[in-house]
Amino acid sequence: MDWLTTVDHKKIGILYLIAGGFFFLVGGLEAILIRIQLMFPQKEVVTAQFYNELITMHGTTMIFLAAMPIIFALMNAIIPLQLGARDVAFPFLNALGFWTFFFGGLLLNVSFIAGSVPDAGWTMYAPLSGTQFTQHHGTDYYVIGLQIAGIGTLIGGINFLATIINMRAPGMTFMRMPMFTWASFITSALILFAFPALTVGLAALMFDRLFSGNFFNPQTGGNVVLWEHIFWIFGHPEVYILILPAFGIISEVISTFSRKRLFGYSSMVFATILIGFLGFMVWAHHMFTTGLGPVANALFSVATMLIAVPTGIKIFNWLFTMWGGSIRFTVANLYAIGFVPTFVMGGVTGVMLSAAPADYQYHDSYFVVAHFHYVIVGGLIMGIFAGLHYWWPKMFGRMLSEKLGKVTFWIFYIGFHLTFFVQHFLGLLGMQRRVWQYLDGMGFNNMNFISTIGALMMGVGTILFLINIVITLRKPKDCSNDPWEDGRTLEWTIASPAPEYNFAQTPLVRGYDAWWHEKMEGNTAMTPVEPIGPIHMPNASILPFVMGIGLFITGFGFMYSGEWGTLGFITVGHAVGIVGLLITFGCMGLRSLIDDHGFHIEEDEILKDQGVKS
Ligand code: HEM
Ligand SMILES: [Cu+2]
Repeated sequence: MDWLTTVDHKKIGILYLIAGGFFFLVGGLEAILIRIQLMFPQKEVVTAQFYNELITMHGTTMIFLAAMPIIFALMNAIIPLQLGARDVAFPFLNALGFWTFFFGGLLLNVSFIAGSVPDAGWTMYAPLSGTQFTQHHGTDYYVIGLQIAGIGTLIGGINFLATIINMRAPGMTFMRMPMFTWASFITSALILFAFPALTVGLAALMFDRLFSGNFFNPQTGGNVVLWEHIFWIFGHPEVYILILPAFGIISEVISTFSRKRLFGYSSMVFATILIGFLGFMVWAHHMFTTGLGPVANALFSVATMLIAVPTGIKIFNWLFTMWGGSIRFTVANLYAIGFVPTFVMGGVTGVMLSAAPADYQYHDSYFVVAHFHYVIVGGLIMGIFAGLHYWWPKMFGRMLSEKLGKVTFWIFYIGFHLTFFVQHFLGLLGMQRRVWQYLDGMGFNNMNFISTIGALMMGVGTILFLINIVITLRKPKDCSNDPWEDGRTLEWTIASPAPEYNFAQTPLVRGYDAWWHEKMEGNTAMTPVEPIGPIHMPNASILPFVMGIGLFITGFGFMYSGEWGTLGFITVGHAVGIVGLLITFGCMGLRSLIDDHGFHIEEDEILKDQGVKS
């Protein structure tokens, strides 16, 4: 019950981690089924229809329901601590964001039980996703499930923006903010601008499907390229929404375990902002082959190539941070160091793809699949693993096993490169993307086999990681405040895991890497800016959870409005949908009518906690 009503950002972080981790397993299982189907030529392990469902749900799940939430998990758990804040700006909204994401994701996956699974690809290109070609409810699940989940993401992004702008501890100027928080700040801004485009696109597609609109159907005057524009003006920034926090994590981990200040901090900040900006200028590189014309293609080519500049700045700064540092090869740092060359490869193939004439060859081949997995798995997932190992003690008070972690890292890392390296060549040889079978004798056999073995190794790595978690959960919570001993930022100044109120006394920040700064001056704690006194906390609430359920019911109702018969003057489906909306709006009403002033944690209670060293 505590978990259903919590508004504590640390607990919400854990909820995001559990839900995101669960969807990661689902998405991973789908991936392994895909690879098993492609292990040998012309086999039918899964049917063609189920294969389409698998690739669609794999992509959608991994991006929206696994990667994003796990990033949100770390952002929730760590940002307020790095800022020296006691909470996020809007704790209630934070919970609401989690529950809408969760129920949206659940709705998407209920499609498996309902027997009509999205199958038009995670990009849902029209007209394939329209009613002419997808008569079952697959696309409806996608449209409505993602719409609900997207509300959660948007809420989360706004919340982080407000938190970072308003809740920094005294002295924490923007140019003293840790890189992870900076990256999350830019990511949140990207969410604010990109997700509304998705919202609009999904709404338009919903109108096409459920209410006979004609945005995208050429037969009725619609335009399919319109969908591509809307999708990618969201979709391209989305990949930066995912990768920027990973960049932030890598910066923290590499600098901590090189025991050095991050090289070129201000150029890192500038590069992050620039990548964020350029991320919006390049969406049409996904559409070179749609016939935009040479001028548009040339401009988007050049704009895309430009992104390599700030990205290169980051790569060199990481290398220079390690240069001359006393590097510790902890598991977190292995992932971070492994990230660098892997991501460089993903970037290089990206620049190759950005040359429009070349893209005519690569487009929709396995080369593209190799490219984006190098950046998303080799970049983002490695970043997530680095971050999880690094902050696990802060989140749970226990250290993950380093020994098992190293074994896991190598199995996962080798498995990853086996899986995706050969796919570049499969693509260059002409193997198309999203194919269910390939012919024997095309020269594809061996590489597909290797790729599948690699994928199975990544599966083993993931299971080892789960085992590590289980072993760790049984250890006592005995981590010190700064278990790596080389912590640089504010989260390492308080107990692990942090007490409910984070900081008994708000710290005074006197420089970049605030905690390192104090340590170098011989201090054993931050200077507080206030005496110990009662701390104001928000009340827990069940409303966000109920609102999520309300939207879930609504989605169902409208989706099946054509099938469940009628009830007087409206269909049963519409009635169900309206009931769901009433639940959600009712909760909103309650929230605005009932005064909720929160409560205080009193002084003596804070003094009793061991977290306080006064
Ligand atoms: C230097 C940076 C990058 C460049 C120049 C670049 C360039 C490109 C280009 C031109 C395409 C279109 C290929 C085609 O469909 O023919 C593409 C696809 C893709 N890229 Fe990148 N990219 C870069 C970084 C990233 C990052 C950081 C991510 C994710 C974290 C990413 C994820 C993807 C995905 C998911 C696709 C395929 C989308 C789909 O059609 O399903 N890229 N990239
Ligand atoms: Cu792109």
